Amino acid sequence: MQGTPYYGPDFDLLQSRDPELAQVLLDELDRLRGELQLIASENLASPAVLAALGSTLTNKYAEGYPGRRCYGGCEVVDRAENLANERAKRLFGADHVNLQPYSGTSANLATYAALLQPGDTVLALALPHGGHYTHGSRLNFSGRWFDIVPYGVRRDDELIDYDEVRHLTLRHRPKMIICGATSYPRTIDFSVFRGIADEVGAWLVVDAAHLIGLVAGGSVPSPVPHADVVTFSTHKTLRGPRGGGVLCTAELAPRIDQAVFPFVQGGPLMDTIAAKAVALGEALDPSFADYTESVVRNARTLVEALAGEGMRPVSGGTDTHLALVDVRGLGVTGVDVEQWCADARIVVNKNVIPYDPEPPTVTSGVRVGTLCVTTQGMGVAEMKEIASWIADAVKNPASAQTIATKVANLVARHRAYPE
Ligand code: DSN
Repeated sequence: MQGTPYYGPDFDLLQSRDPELAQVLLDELDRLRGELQLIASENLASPAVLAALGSTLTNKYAEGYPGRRCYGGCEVVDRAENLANERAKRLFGADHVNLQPYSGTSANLATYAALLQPGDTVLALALPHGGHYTHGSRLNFSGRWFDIVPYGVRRDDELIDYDEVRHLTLRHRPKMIICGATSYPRTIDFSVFRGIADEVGAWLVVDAAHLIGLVAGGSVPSPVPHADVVTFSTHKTLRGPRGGGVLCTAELAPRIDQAVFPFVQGGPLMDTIAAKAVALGEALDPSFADYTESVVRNARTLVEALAGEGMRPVSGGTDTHLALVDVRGLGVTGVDVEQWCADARIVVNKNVIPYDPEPPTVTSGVRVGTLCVTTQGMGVAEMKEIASWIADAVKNPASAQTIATKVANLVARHRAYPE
């Protein structure tokens, strides 16, 4: 399948200087083009974003912020960061933004550092109910350094139990409440969280790592008017480079900036910040709203079709780019489905479901997302086909090769990086 590599004019140079590494890039491009990517946290950044990443801005040390750096020679990279910041503030209507975090996890670490002292109490969505490891895993700084009180989803409808959130808040009086998730398919009522936080004077932090691009496109409600701080990653729904960011009120701006640098991080990745500026520019284009609308429509279609094949949608469906399905009705586990789909060249991830009887290494669920396939131009007809192939792969693993051929035909018609 390899042909014109995607990496621009300098790729020839890389191939002649380091053919071994160049082959890795070519093979990854082939992998992307040869499979169906349904990982809910992955997308295909545009050629313009990749061009900014592969630029000389990677060379510049720029610790500090535009106009107040620790090094000389920053006047050009300052323009990239200012552009990115202005675009983010315009897109999200936020008072302040910091685009230096290396990832969503770094953005969360900086936010804890800005608002809390070790030992403070934090209310956060339980990991097995869709939360993130930075929301209280014992293996992460959050669970080791803070007193985490987890809230969950109801057993019957698998939706966030706002009564429980309020009850736990009044009982434990957390200093910070965090909402946002990695595998919660529904919208979150940020105004309810705001009201609960206000009852005890807690900070409200929204981890919008998964939702931020849908917010940009207007496909889900924005947390910005309700939260003190919104953290996010830039490579999922926002379709930018791998990285993170923080939006906050004007009041918190100095605390957030000092927490990102120098408390948590060193020199910012200026090439990545330039690429974030490009992605934010793309998200400001009206066509981005059409994209996110298609992403959500595709996710709804995919999960409805999977339900028709016996895979139960957790919470009954989705409002976002991702869905979580309970596969126990087919007598299989999440790890089985992940492997059988991989054999058919469909990439999904096993995922715990709320109240899962299986351990995280096995799971009763699978998470699917429609970011990449929508970027590739697929629509509802393709989602129905994909759901039937997933079902075939699970119900008859011996059919993997036949399904892989159908997948190859589909991805050839909707090629990743057709340029
Ligand atoms: N890796 C992200 C996800 O898959 O949701 C979370 O960090």
